[in-house]
Amino acid sequence: MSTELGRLEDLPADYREALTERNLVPLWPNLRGVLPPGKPRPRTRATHWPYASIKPLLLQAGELTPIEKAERRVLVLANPGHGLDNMQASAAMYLGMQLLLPGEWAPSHRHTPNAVRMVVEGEGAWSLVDGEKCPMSRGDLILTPTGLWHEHGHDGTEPVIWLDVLDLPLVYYMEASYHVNSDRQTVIAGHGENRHARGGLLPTLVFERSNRAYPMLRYPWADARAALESLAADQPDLEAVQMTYVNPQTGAHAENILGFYAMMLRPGQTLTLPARSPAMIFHLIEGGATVQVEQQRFGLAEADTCCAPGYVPVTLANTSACAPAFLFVADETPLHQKLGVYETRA
Ligand code: GTQ
Repeated sequence: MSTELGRLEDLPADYREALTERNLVPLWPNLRGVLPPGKPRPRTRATHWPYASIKPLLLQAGELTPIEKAERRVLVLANPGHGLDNMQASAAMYLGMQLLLPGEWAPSHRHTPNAVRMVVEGEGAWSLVDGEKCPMSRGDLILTPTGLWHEHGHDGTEPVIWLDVLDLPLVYYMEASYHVNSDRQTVIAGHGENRHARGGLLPTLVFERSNRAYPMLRYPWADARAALESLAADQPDLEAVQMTYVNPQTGAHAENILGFYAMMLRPGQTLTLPARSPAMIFHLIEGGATVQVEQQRFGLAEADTCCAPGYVPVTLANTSACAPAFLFVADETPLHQKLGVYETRA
């Protein structure tokens, strides 16, 4: 049953004014807008941000704006569907490309939104997160979960660029977003990633000095890549060669709101991901790939990033017939699952 609902214009002007004066709104003219039939109408538009178009402008930002005037020198990958000023890639995801030049320091702070960094280019930079110094190399994933102090420094000789993924739009929408600045942190010895260096083996908790909510902060790309290759070799018929970045202590997603994954496309492979409620972002670490979202098809070169709204299938293809392609994927799955709105459609 689908009846045409009454419109605002159908109501007498003095009645509408009487409602407005009392901070009241009639539901029925707005009902289909907030509860559209069958599926949501996402503002998130499939969008491609080629790295070749970001990098020169980011390097220019390095000349135009000293780090002291930026704190974080970032160009935000903004989705036009949400309005560029809102700085959203999707409803819950924020993406930014950050530049740190040799010798620079992005001061210590903590904030309520959760962040991760996916290192895109350059050597010698590090993030100091909750006392743990995390070296940054291409493809490494470094967490800065909610509330943890973090700062970035650079002891190398060439610019370093990384992709920031935050749940800032959601936390901001919740009116729960704020930050606190501080002085330099001190590095805490023995606080490092190496205690979770092997899958299936965890430090015995009774001997652990700390029981941190986020026990692993750095996920080296070399390990993620090797894990994907092992999985692909072990299961030649497996379609989706994908690993989830998890908290090794709990097995749950590494952060509470967004999900992070490493994916491999076999040589020549085409993979269709079913329509699911969460929006997704794809960042090509290695190789060549296309991403098709409804009528749009993006050719991803290395270090390119794109996004897809929820509720539509996404088809990925490796453009090489002889080499695998490797992607970093982020999505809103943990959020949708926790809220009970997660769905997959055939
Ligand atoms: O590096 O801490 O892209 O606080 C946005 C907010 C990066 C960061 C962003 C941030 C950071």
